[in-house]
Amino acid sequence: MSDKRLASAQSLDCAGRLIDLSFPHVMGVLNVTPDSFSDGGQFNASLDDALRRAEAMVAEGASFIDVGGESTRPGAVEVSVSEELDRVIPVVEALSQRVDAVISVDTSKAAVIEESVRAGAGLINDVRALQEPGALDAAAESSVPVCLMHMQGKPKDMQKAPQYERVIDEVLAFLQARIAACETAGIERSRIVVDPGFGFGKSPGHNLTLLNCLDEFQGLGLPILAGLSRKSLLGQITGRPVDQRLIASVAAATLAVYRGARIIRAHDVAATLDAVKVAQATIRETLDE
Ligand code: 7PM
Repeated sequence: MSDKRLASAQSLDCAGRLIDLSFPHVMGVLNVTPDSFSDGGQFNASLDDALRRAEAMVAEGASFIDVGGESTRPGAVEVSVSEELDRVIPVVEALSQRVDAVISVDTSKAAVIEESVRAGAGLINDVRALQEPGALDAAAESSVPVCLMHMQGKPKDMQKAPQYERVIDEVLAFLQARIAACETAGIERSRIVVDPGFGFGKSPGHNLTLLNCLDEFQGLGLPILAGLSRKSLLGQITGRPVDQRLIASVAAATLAVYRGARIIRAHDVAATLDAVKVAQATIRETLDE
C-alpha cells in the first residue's frame, strides 16, 4: 500500500461523531427548497418530509446528510442570509437530534455557519471554500470540519466559458491556498476535507480530467470529497435527462473512490454505497472493512 494512501487514512471528528476514513462514506443530498417553507402549515409538512427523507438515506447507509438552503445551480440567484437561516436552521435542529448521521450544511455565509453549528451541524460544506466575508473566522470558531470546494467563477455564469491552462494544477493551487488560509485562521488540517468541485466552472473535458486524475489530490494528504451525482457531465456522456442518471452516477462514484475519494456526495445512497464498496474492496484487494 502506498504511503499516500496511509497518510489519508485518518478520521474526522464531526462534533463528537467520529468518521473513520479508512473506508469510503456516502453523503446524502437533502435540498431544502424555497417555496416549501412559505407558511406555518407548509413549514411543518416540509420539516416532516425532510426528516423522513433524511432518515431513509441514513437507513440506506449515509454517514452524512448534506442540508442545502441555497441553490448553487448554474444561473441561480443568491438568497438572503435571513432566508437561508429560515430554511436551514429548523432542519438542522430537527435532524441533529433525531438522525444517526453527521449533519452537513451546504453554505457560504458566516451567520449560517455559526447558527448551523449551534443547531448541531457536524460539518460545513462550502462551495466557495470560506471566501465570503467572515466565513473563515466563523468556521475557525466552530470546532467542526470544513469541506473546501473549488469553483471557477460564480454560479450565475460559471458554466459560460470555463478556461484553464492546466485544470489539475489550477484546482490544486487554489485548494492549497485555501488550506493555508484555513491554517492561518486556526483551522487545523485534521479538520479539512477537499473537493475539486465537479461541474462548478468546468467543461466536460475539465471534469473528466479531474476524475481521471483525482488521485493527484491525494498528495494534499487530506480526505477527498467528490460530488458527481446526476450532474450534467453524466447527461453529456449518456444523453440522459437528470432523472435517468442513476447508473451513470453510480459508475462515476465507483471511479472517484477508485481514484481516492473518501466521501461521495450523492442523491441515491443505497446504490452509491454498493458501488463504493466495490471500489474499496478492489483498492484493498480484500473484503475486510
Ligand atoms: C444544480 C447544479 C443544483 C448543481 C445542484 C448542483 C457539490 C456540492 C453541490 C459538490 C460539494 C448538486 C449541485 N454540488 N458540495 N454542492 N461538492 N462539496 O449536484 O460537488 O447537488 S450542488
